[in-house]
Amino acid sequence: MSAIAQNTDSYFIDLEEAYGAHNYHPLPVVLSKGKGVFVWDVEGNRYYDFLSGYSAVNQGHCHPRIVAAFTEQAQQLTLTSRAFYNDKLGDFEQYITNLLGYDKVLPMNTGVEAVETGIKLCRKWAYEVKGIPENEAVIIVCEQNFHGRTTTVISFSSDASSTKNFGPFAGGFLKIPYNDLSALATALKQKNVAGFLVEPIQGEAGVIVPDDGYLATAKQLCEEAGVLFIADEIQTGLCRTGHLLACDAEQVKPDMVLLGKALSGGMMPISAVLANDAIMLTIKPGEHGSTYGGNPLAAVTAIASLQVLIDEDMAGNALRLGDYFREQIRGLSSPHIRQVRGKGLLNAIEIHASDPEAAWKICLKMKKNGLLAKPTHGDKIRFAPPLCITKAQLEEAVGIIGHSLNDLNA
Ligand code: IF1
Repeated sequence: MSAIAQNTDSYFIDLEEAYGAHNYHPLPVVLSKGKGVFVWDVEGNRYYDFLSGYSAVNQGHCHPRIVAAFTEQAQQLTLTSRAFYNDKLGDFEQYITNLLGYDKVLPMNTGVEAVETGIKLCRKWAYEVKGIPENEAVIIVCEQNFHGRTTTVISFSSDASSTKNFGPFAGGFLKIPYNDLSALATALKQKNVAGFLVEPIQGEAGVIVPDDGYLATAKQLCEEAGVLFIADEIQTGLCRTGHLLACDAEQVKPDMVLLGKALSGGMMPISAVLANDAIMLTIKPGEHGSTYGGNPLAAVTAIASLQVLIDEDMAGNALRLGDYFREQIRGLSSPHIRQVRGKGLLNAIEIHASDPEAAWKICLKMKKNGLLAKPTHGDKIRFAPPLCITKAQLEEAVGIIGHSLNDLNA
């Protein structure tokens, strides 16, 4: 056993260094407990969690209502495979399709599986409904997208760190600049376009918020071109941006919605694709699936996770406190902040500093002062607390952020 005491960060960090793949560079903090907006490290220090498991913990850590639903079902029946029916999946399917206004849902597990499923559904619809010649379908995507890390999905990434030495890549994708309607209109004139896959806000790229009206006009252009508008709401959905779905802000009804992350409130991987019958029924029995997709434990957990979002009006809280957060951060008038941007409680600051490590150093100072956040793409820091945060907690958090930015000068 390591000579280092087993209740210190170093013991756990060393274990991961020795036995785990090095596919992440975490902030040096070892968490052992979470409740609501807070997490605690192994030494008992408490932090505001301003990453929320990359927006998978919108409901707050270990939400009692979700834990109760999960725990009860975990002792009853967790997995049947889809070779058989179970008594929970239908309730979930009815609940989420009624809630979001679609004919059907295809349940999967991780977010990228929902993206892959959306790509397969879009292509199937293209060949069997729109009549595009087989293997010729093109899906339009945006530069600086992030839709997951499978080899098909990174095939249309523009981020070298996601793609280098992972080729060869899948074809059938056409990249255009994000938030550029003329580029979309031009691309839609191409032959065999089947779909437009877009994030309502580009999260990983640094919380890039498109112009007002972008989503609505993009949907209109797709409709006129007979192309599916596919919204990746895996990070922006489920109340994070102040609406049940980010597309709701512009009354946009995507042809296909991709969900993940907070669909489980952070309990387990649950994702889903929603669409109407003309698209969804192009996939026939045996043509798509997964071992865990639609398992009864996930079905029960997802219903509870969605009910918590609705019953606790987490969209309303995100809308109100998101405006307040951006106003308070701007009010810091820190020389280190070039820009604050976001919607609801999905926000980011762009750091203005000569030191390329400034964002990382600020995150280390915020950690020392009791708040966890992480840089994205070098000079941006994403701030995405659980949507159950109160105004008083947000004010304390803004104080920590301001204090940490000032520390940077010291
Ligand atoms: C990592 C952030 C990244 C996503 C959108 C699909 C997926 C994601 C819009 C895939 C996943 C996660 C992945 C995680 C970091 C985080 C992330 F923006 F949320 F911070 F990378 F961009 N569509 N986002 O954001 O879902 O398969 O992961 O369940 O890979 O490091 P997944």
